[in-house]
Amino acid sequence: MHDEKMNRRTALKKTLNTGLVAGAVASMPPWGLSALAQGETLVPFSDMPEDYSRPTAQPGGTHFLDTRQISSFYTDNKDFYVVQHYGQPELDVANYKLSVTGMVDNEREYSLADLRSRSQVQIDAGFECGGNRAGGLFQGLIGNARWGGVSLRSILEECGVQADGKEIVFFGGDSGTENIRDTDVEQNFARSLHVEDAMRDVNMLALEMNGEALPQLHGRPVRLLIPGFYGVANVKWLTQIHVQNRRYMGRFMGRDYVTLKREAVGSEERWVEHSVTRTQLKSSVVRVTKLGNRHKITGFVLNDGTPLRSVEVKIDNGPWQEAQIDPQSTQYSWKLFTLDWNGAGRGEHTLVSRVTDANGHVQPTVEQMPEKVSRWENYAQFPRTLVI
Ligand SMILES: Nc1nc2c(c(=O)[nH]1)N[C@H]1C(S)=C(S)[C@@H](COP(=O)(O)O)O[C@H]1N2
Ligand SMILES: [Mo]
Repeated sequence: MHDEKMNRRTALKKTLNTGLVAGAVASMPPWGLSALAQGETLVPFSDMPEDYSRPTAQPGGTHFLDTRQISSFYTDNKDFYVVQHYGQPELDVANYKLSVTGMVDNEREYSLADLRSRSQVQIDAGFECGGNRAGGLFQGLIGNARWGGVSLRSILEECGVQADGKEIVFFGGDSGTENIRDTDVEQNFARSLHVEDAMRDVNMLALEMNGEALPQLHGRPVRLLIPGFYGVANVKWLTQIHVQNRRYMGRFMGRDYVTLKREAVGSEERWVEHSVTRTQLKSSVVRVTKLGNRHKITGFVLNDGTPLRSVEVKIDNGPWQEAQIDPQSTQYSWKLFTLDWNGAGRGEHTLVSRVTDANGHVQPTVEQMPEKVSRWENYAQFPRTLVI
């Protein structure tokens, strides 16, 4: 199993290097997932507008994908969702510098050539926006790609994080005016991590996405990639890494992308706020296809990288049925799943999925979700309806 997986990955990597687009490559694997086979049709959901087709990502705006079209392990770079809050700066790639400052033994600057000349690592990782949701978006703020670049840890170790450095701030080249306590101030997009989180081996300064130089909309030339965290952690157009001894309180850590929910704090029930960080355990049905009278249900799972125990699908009031997880899945990729649905009767049906991880955490229903005010972290089960 392990060898087979390695071989398939090596083969995939080779194919990617030939310059084929990722979508074309990923439609080839033998597993149940594929673009429509001959005679196969997409079954519309009745909870979704029929004319829901989306153009590919365009400069200047956001983009969310039509999740009914998910049919390959890697999301095409042109269809990967796009979100940012201060526009999409065009950094000067030839003169690009990434600076590392603050509580380090050696403050340094890295050009793109410096980063390219270091040893390169690759990881398959999927993520979603912390604001992704069922209603209206049908979970479209989501994507999965093979990322290539430089280990963040190797850079931090080279600069030497000092013992009293506690928090690492990652600044993007994009900025906007924020009104803070009645004062307009210019701020760059930034996120921070505790040193311990930043030092995880899987974190990367990504230079490539699905075998291409990082596209402009996804942070050219360098973005941070923190596998297992919500998209907001993956700072695009990265220009500065700063080590400090106190928390970073900027908008996207301290005010926005902050979840407000009611939870037990010891024996007290309290309203608590926390920055959106690790991805909550989530699955959703996104696609149903039909070939003759056989149907196939496809969905995705995202989480923080904790191994999974099962993904199950319930049709109407039937039993939970175990779905098959795409064997290409890796710890931090999205996990696509399928279930064959035979003998679907005429009429309206409801399909819902739930995922359980190795620690026994089960994805909650809407009713089981914590009481929550902010719009972040929507990971409830999502029942879908369709008419056969
Ligand atoms: N510099 C910068 N990086 C950013 C953002 C931003 O506004 N500026 N938005 C974040 C958010 S909220 C998300 S969901 C992801 C989206 O990444 P993508 O557009 O590559 O899918 O980028 C993150 N990185
Ligand atoms: Mo986001």
